Amino acid sequence: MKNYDILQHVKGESQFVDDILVPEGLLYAAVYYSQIAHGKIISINLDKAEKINGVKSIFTSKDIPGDNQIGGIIQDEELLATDKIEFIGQPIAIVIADNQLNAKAAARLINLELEKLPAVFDARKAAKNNLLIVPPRTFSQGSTEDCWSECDYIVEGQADSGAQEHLYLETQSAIAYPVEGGGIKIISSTQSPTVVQKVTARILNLSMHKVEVDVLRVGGGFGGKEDQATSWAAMAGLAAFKLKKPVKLILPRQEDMRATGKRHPYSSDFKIGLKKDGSIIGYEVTFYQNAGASADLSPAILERTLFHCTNSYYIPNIKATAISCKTNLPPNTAFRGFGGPQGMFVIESAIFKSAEVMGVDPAEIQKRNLLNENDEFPYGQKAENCNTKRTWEKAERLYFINKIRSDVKYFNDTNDIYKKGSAVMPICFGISFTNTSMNQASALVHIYSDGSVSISTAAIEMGQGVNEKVRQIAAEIFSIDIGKVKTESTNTTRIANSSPTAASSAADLNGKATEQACNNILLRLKKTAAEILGKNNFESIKLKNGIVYDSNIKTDLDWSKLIKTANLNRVNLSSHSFFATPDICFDRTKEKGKPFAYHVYGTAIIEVTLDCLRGIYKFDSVKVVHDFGKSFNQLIDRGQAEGAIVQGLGWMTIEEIMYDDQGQLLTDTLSTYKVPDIYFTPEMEIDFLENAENPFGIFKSKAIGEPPFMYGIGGYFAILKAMKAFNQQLDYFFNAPLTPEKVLMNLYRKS
Ligand code: MTE
Ligand code: LUZ
Ligand code: MOS
Repeated sequence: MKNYDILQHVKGESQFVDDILVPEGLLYAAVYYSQIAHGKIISINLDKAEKINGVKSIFTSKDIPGDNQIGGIIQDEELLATDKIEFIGQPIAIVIADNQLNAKAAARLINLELEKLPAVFDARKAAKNNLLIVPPRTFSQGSTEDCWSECDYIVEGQADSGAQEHLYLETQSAIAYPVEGGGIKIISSTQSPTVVQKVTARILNLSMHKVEVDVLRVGGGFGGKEDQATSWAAMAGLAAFKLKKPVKLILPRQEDMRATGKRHPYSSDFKIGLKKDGSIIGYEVTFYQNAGASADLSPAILERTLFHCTNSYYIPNIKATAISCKTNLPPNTAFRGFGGPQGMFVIESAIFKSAEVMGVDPAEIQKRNLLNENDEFPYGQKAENCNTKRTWEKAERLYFINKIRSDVKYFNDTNDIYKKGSAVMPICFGISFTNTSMNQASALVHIYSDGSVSISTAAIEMGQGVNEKVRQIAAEIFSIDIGKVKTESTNTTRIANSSPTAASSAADLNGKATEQACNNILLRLKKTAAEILGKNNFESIKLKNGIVYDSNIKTDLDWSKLIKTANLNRVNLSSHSFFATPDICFDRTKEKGKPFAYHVYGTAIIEVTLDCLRGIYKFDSVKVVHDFGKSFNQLIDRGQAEGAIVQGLGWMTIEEIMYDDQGQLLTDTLSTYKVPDIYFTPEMEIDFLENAENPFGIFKSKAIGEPPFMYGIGGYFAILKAMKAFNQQLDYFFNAPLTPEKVLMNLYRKS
């Protein structure tokens, strides 16, 4: 347990928003939400609610001094509904009271007069009615029109994947304080303090410097707080601003599940053409993304689906179209993988179905089409330092894939009720925000006169260990004990205009900024040391384990003496540094460019055992060869890989979001929404691919947060194979999640 943050968590010492000591006079907020999926507000009656004991005020859209608008990419989402209601769980009013119970009780007494309108929940239906968030986008390469005649096999089909609840442990939370000069300070559980700052400023009609946002840590985000932490912070901000009192808004779990968006469900059509030898000649795909009621991050997520629609494969002729469909569900949002997993599930389904038609193992087709060095992706970037095949081949050798296959076969030949299946899942994920301008970060490093170090960056610690990595970077550059280095909260007054902690790139971007800031100070320190030692040249000076060395000879100057002297000599012991990813670009008029700094590669082998009497399954193992670059914290990186794999398997199998025909979420508690637990978790073997130094990452590492999520997709196909071993007449279907209920229904179905 070397990760300092985790050690604090285990001891219960880490502070989340709800743990922060609160000032006197704190008020509590409860939100009043829409109960219908589509309609018009005719009137809002607050009379009864206002009479509840302890109620201080109730705010509706009329009370917003600025622009009632929280949309980021598209300005299409109100903070509080004025007259249009577009989903169940849409905020309409905020009740402020002396405690949470009174606030809630009052919220229940708000009365709405409504006109109901017909609602749409299905993406394809929305597309038919031309209810789109943005115009469709198409990525293409080669020509799919001319390619089909070259193919020996043409296979068509449909693949659907479901929504997924983020289930971060800390629900959406914020505390807002009025501050001197009419400003506001907000403590928020957000992945994006700058978005909270910008939106709150717009809502309150303040300039951004009057809104300070501070984030100590986030109790899990997984993308669910990239955009959707904002409205709660802005609501607390609005109330604190109006009442000149501190206001706390913590969503109860059930409200959080009902009112926030999830991973986007997708429904997709594919057509794939192959030669007899298994090489894929052409691939056409249309993605219908269920965006929910407003844009949120959907257009960016849609784009990443297109970027990753060919996963780890080279396909010469491609036409991929993605359609973002507006429905009457809560706006769906970022979730680990950001549309990538949805795209990859479809190509994997297409390959799986082709394998059945051709009578071969899907792995044969997968392997034959793996990317080679310098192969071009449909978006114009070339696969460089492409480790796809290396991870695949190493996984085959290291985990004895032939033995896995023969063991599965033997097991299936000798068991009637239990069946096993295995699948191979390669992944390829691009690192960088696909919106080029977001690839920037900064760091502010101070060394105090006693030699202790304080670092602020834009990175938000949310369990992924980015703070530990930042500390490591500083400790490594100064060559001091990591205990001397502290990471501070992320605060908009120290770190401005930051991008969200997302796209797996927080350690890369903020780590690079930290590296530069530390190197700036280090240079000054070396010069100071040279002066102290009476040298006119600092090039021979080195810091090692808290001691100054001159030409590799130990001196009696140590870190604390060096810092003290530097401070007395009026040397600047602080540095602010900025990093922007170089050499990336993307042209949306041509849909071509080099959007990613680099790609992450890997291969997993997944094994499952299926109980064909009950339809339940247990993943036996996930065996991975993963390209971590040159990891500088194997403990954190392994933890990220393991967590992502389990989350990916959950999405593909047991996690099922259900709405009723009115758009009301049915799976809004942990008794109805099943997520992986420790018993679900398979044995995992994770191999770090050697000689994988990444020239573009911090300390030659690669980003780790999201890519391993997509290994989970293999879980779906492993189960399908086990099902086929039981029921040879099974017609393959690609409709995730593959819940035990769905398995059972299909095990006994005769086609
Ligand atoms: N790990 C934990 N424990 N908690 C989280 O919320 N979020 C994931 C991933 N790993 C998350 C996590 C997501 S969606 C992303 S984008 C990355 O962490 C973000 O952090 P990074 O950029 O530092 O990898
Ligand atoms: N967020 C974002 C992301 O705004 N842009 C991205 O490209 C992205 N990718 C992955 C996860 N979050
Ligand atoms: Mo992660 S979906 O980029 O927050």
